[in-house]
This record gives sequence, structure tokens and C-alpha cells, in this order.
Amino acid sequence: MNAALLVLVVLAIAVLAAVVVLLVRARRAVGSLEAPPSTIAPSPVAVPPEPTTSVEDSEESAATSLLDVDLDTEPTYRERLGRSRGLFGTLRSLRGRRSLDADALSELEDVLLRSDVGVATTEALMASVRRAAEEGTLDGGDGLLEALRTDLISILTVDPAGIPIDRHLSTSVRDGHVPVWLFVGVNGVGKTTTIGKLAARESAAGRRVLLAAGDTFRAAAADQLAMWAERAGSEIVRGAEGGDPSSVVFDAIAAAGARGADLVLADTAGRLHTKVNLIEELKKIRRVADREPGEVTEVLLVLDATTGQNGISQARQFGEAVDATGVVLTKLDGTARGGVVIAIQRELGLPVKLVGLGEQADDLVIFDPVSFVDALLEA
Ligand SMILES: Nc1nc2c(ncn2[C@@H]2O[C@H](COP(=O)(O)OP(=O)(O)O)[C@@H](O)[C@H]2O)c(=O)[nH]1
Ligand SMILES: [Mg+2]
Repeated sequence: MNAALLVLVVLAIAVLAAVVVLLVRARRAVGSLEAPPSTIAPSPVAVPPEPTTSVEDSEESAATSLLDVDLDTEPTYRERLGRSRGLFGTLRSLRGRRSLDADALSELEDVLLRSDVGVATTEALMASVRRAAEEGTLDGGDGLLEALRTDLISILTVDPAGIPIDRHLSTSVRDGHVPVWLFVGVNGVGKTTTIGKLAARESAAGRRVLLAAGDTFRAAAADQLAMWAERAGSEIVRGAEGGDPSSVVFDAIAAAGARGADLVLADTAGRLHTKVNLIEELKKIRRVADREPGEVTEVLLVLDATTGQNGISQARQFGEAVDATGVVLTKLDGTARGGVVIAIQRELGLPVKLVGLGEQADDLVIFDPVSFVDALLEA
């Protein structure tokens, strides 16, 4: 009896040992397949501890942490889109009107152009409304606003090929890697502020965020980011003023890997000290950020909504060069003319993922097309 028990125990230990050996081998094989050649072989100590949740889980928590905000403090589009709502006021006054004349349609065209929707997009919207008017399917002022609402929401939710627009911010990476979000855009658009707001939000949601002060143009840029980091309780890696931005980003990612951070938010400059082309520098930062253990999951083009159509031409240059995954549209509060959201989506084909509705930490929200359009068109 005792002997049988002993045999069983020995067998169990042998099986366990075999399983452990197989697991270790499998992990090594995956590592060598996935790891691109790198000058820094990640030491076993530098590899972050096995996450307690799976990649899918952590992605879920990322989405929740961005969406799951305190509704008491999150600003509403209605209260922040002051100027834009003002521009659409004449359209809202068409509500309740029984019949529509040519004046009403030209009023619509005028409002769209003045609100920065852009010529091409305005023409497309007008063609759609005129068609409905000719077919007799527009029922007075309410019908016109309903048709416009449908068209605007459609532009913002489905691309021209009929594919739903993906606004999701990705943190999904291979095992043992750190997701990196890169923020690019010209000076003063709100890159640093956006990173600060995100850090505050993600930290509050219990995620470990590390900030990379990749804007080395002025020391003040890193100081500004450090202030946000302190407020958010997140870590920051910064370099010397005038230093190589790629090195700062590289060091930040290495630190994030070693410390097991959940996400790296990398700031960049909108201009440079040297004659190096800014676009070339950004491409280099992107390449470096994709090295072990980093994995770039978002390249967010930050645009200032108050620059209207100018912002669109900036976006073309930047967006193509760095292969942007989406837009953060800042300063949609204040003097912005909200139509620019529609122009960006339709003319650039880049999804607006986040919008800034003010300067405080709570004032960054996931872009919500329905709330946005309703804030413009509803009384
Ligand atoms: N009203 C408003 N101001 C903003 C918003 N985002 C950024 N700002 C302000 O824009 C200015 C420039 O921002 P900054 O982050 O330094 O721009 P950067 O040069 O791209 O890093 C700062 O004064 C910010 O407070 C926003 O959503 N709304
Ligand atoms: Mg900055």
C-alpha cells in the first residue's frame, strides 16, 4: 500500500517536472520567434512579471478606464461647444417650420461652411439634402434637421466603404511587451496637456502609466509634463534640453519594461533645434519606440480645433509620415467651430478618437458622434 503511494508520488513529481520543462521551452521558442533582432537582449530581471490578467483582460480594462468616467465631472458637449452651437443656432430655429424654401437650404449651406465643415463635405451634404427635397421626403424644418443629423452621424460612424469606424484605443501587445502611444503634432496644439489628462485618468483607474518627455526642444516642455506626472502620480523619464528625443523615448520604454508599467505615453516636439526634418525625426522616434520591449499601438495626431481647415493640411503631412492611427482634437470648447470634426473624418479618413473640451484633467473625453451631433442640432 505504502509502496504504491510512493510510486504514485514519484510519478506525479516526474509529470510535473516534464510539464515545467515543456512550458519553459515553449516560452523560449515563442520569444525567439517574436523578438526582432535587438541590441539590448532583455535580461530575465528586466522582463516584467507575468501579468495577473491576460492581454485581453488588460485591453478590456484599458477601454473601461477611458470610458468609465465620473459622469458628474465629465463635461458635456452641449455645455462646452459654445461657439459651435451658436453657429448652428439658425438651423435649430428651422425646427417646427412647415415648409422649406430655397432660403432655408442656402442657410444650411452657409452654416456648414462657416462652421468649418469644409467645401467638399458641405457639397456632399447639400447634394444629399437636395436629393431628399426633390424626392419630397423632407418633411419641413424638422425633416431637414433629421436628414442632416442622419448624414452627419453616418459620416462620423461609417467610412465611405461602409466599414464601421474604429475609435478604440489599443493597448493590445504581445506578451511581455509594453504598449506605447505616441503623440505628434505642431507646437501648441495640446500634446503635452492631452498626455497629462490621459495620465491622470489612467492612473486614477489603477493603471501604471509612464510618461516619456520626448519634447526636448525646451526644458519647459519636460517641466510641464513633469507637473502633470506629479499630479497624476505617474512616472516620467526625461532627458537633457536639446537632447536626442529618440533616446529619451527609448530609455522611457526600457524603464517601463523593467518596472512593469501598463502603458507609455510619449510626448514629442512640434519643432526642433537642429535642421533635422521634424517628420524624419518623428519617423525615427516611431521606429525606436517599436523596439523591444516597446510596441507602438497608437500614433495620435493632435490637432487644435480652433485652427480649422489649416489643421487639416497639417494633418495630411504628419498623418501620412507617421502612419497615424487617429486624431485627438483639442480645444473644441471656446472659439472652435465644430464642423472641423466632420471635415477631419471625411477628408482625412482618420477617426477622431479623443476630444479636448477644456484645460482640466477631466476635460478629455472619448469622442461620441451622437452626443456631438445632437449638441449642435438639438434645442
Ligand atoms: N481650452 C482648451 N485648451 C487646451 C486644450 N488642450 C490644450 N489646451 C491648452 O493649449 C495650450 C498648449 O497646450 P500644450 O499641451 O502645451 O501644447 P503642445 O505644444 O502641443 O504640447 C495650453 O495652454 C493648454 O492648456 C483643450 O482641450 N481646451
Ligand atoms: Mg508640449
